Amino acid sequence: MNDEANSIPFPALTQAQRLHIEIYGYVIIENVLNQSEVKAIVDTLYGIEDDFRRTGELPGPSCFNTSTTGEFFRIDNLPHLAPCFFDYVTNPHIVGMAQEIIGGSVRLQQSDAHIRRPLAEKPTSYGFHRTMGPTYHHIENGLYHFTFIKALTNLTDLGPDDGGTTVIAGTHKIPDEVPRDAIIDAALADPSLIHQVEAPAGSTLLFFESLMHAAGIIRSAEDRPLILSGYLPVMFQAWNGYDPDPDFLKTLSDEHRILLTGEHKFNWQRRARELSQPKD
Ligand SMILES: O=C(O)CCC(=O)C(=O)O
Repeated sequence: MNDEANSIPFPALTQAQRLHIEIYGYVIIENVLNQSEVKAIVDTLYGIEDDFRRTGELPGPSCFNTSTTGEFFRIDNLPHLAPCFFDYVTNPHIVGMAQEIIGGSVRLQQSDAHIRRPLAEKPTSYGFHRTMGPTYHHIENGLYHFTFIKALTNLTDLGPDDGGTTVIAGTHKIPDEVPRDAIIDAALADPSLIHQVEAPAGSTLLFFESLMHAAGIIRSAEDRPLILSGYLPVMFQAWNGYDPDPDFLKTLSDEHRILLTGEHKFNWQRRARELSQPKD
């Protein structure tokens, strides 16, 4: 993204939202997507699953399935597969929030859309995980920034039984030398530490990837479709399998190509300083 990309809001978070993610490691923003954006993504995702069940085929090049079971269908590396997916990963509000939380210019790191369905046998544990602890964080102007942020949007209304993403609040700052099982056991002993997303369709859960998190347990009869994008500082690599489709890149504006590739690797610190100064 070029530094002058002015469709990206700053600040993108209210002070209360910034404080929430600082303390708890996550924040839920309602109405990030409107109902027609939600419907377009839902229709596309279910269409991809239907086609897969019929033909066994992927919807295009440069994408893959992490899971194709009846209870968990997931399609990965989305931007070129459908305009509604591209609009999601480049959504200026989401990118603005990611920049603000990371503390500088960002690139897309991963993107995926899931359909979770109720399990025949209810699991007895959540499956809390994180890829990395808080090692690659920094503090600037008193604000905590971390290199890996996820934006996960629920595409149906989520009540308490609908298995919304579940987290152990505040664990984003606990270093990796603390055994993960010890953190999980401690949280299970005090369920007030375990927070589960309940929010209307189109709400975005923004969380530091260092926060211990899990898919929630669906106790209702409802599917839980979602879309998510992960962002990193521009000088980092996409994760395995999430490199952008090369032909699709040729069709993009400079701003969007840079967001997908991270090729604008310089001036990250300058950008971070600019981000710390609110615009008028
Ligand atoms: O399914 C969810 O709500 C959580 C997704 C998740 O665990 C992840 O992105 O690593």
